[in-house]
Amino acid sequence: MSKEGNREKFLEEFPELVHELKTILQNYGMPQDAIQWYESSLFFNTPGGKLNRGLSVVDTYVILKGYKSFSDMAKEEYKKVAILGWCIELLQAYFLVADDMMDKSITRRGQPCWYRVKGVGEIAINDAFMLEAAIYILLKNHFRSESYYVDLIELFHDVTFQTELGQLLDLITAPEDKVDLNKFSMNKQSFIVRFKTAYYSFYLPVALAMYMAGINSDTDLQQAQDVLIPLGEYFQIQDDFLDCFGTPEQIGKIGTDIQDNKCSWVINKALELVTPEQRKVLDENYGQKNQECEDKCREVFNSLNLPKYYEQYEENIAKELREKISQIDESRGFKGEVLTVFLNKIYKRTK
Ligand code: GPP
Ligand code: MG
Ligand code: MG
Ligand code: MG
Repeated sequence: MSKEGNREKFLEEFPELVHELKTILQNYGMPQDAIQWYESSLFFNTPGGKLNRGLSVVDTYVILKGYKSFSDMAKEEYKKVAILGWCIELLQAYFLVADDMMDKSITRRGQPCWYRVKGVGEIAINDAFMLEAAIYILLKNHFRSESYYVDLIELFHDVTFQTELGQLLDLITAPEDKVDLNKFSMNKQSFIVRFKTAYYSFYLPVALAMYMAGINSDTDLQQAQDVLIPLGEYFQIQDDFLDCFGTPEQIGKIGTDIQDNKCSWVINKALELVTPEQRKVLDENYGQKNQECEDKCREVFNSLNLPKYYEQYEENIAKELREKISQIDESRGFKGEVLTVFLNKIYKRTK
């Protein structure tokens, strides 16, 4: 089946899950308008993105089981692995609804952020919690009798907490009222992105597929993690770069990192390269809620040739990761191919 076909097939599973979640509310006797609200939030916030994380669970499972394609799977088996995929998409939906409020973002996936939709506002906070709750309802309904049920729940809990730690550090390193570029460093940036992005976006999909495929020794989970965390760091550095240098049409959102005083790869790279005059421009203009200041920062970034440094970074890290993957020990059933597929999906991405 084609890549597009895989995506379509995966998308087809979602309405049924929404139906299942609505049934819970119905059984509690919730009024119709509340049931409709939950349905709207689920559809607005969950399926509209690239679905990379969700599809990766299925892709990884197919490789680990040695299937040739999605269609080698029995219907029930496909449904189960797709549910794990949708659980990550729900986790992502929960994070993004909350993150957009914290970052004061305007658009997401080419539409307004949920909290900016008419009539939603701060109810979005509760909606974020309810998107998260959906994960555990689905896991309970479909995996309760599996030997690895507790592993799945612990994994979701651990990874959620790691992401929240990353988000905390991301936010306290970027206070709105006090810009101090001395607080930034590449080291700090690396820590933030590993926690806020890499665990849930890269390690989680693979670990879920590994549990379901029964290839889940601690050694193999560790091998996967050792590549997927730096791979996720690379992915978030791309996100940082595109926030500043991508167009909204390309990335489906309007970048906010400069005005939000974020400790992103872009500003840290610039701080390594600036002259004292350029540093002064950045000190005075970074993190100001003002378009003119933002443009001045971008001018400095461009005159430092940051896109060129980014290209170099990208080539080096991809080479390093390929090297690491080639050393994977496959004797217990884990496959390095799982990791190569991930790397190829994100290498030189522009959206
Ligand atoms: C994205 O970083 C970070 C997350 C999705 C984690 C949020 C975690 C919470 C606990 C809410 P970002 O702000 O750079 O993403 P984007 O650029 O897509 O807004
Ligand atoms: Mg954020
Ligand atoms: Mg954000
Ligand atoms: Mg970003």
